[in-house]
Amino acid sequence: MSVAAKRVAVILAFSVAAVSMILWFSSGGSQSPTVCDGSARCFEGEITDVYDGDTVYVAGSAIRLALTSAPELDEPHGLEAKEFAKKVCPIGSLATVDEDDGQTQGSFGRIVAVVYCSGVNLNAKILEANLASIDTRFCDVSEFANETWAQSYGC
Ligand SMILES: [Ca+2]
Repeated sequence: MSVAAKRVAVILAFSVAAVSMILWFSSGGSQSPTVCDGSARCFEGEITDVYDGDTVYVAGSAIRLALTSAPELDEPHGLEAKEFAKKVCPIGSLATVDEDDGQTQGSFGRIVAVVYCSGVNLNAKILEANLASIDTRFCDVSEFANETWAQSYGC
């Protein structure tokens, strides 16, 4: 290869690398982080059921939203909370489950976690909609207690 050809090859290689990085950043930029924190369970799966405003099923596993307590179905706004959760996490959509490293013992057989749907943190979203409240009993132990959303709504 001539010196000129080598230069062209190097410039091309850099250009491809630069474009790849831009594409990689722009694809991630529009979504919230869906990478889990901590070392407890972290998995992706389909939303297979939405039981109520604070319990959903991902790939058949029951997930209790960490720090987030929605009214029971027979209580005021219970059904509304469920419908809201279904809007954020439609049945059949893909979700990411970030298990609470401070509550790996679970809750009544359910995994305690933050659930992300299309990059949206369902725990934070349903609190923001005022259809759930922070369960302050777990602020001392939850991995997520120091996150902005948990702090904003009562931890
Ligand atoms: Ca975690």
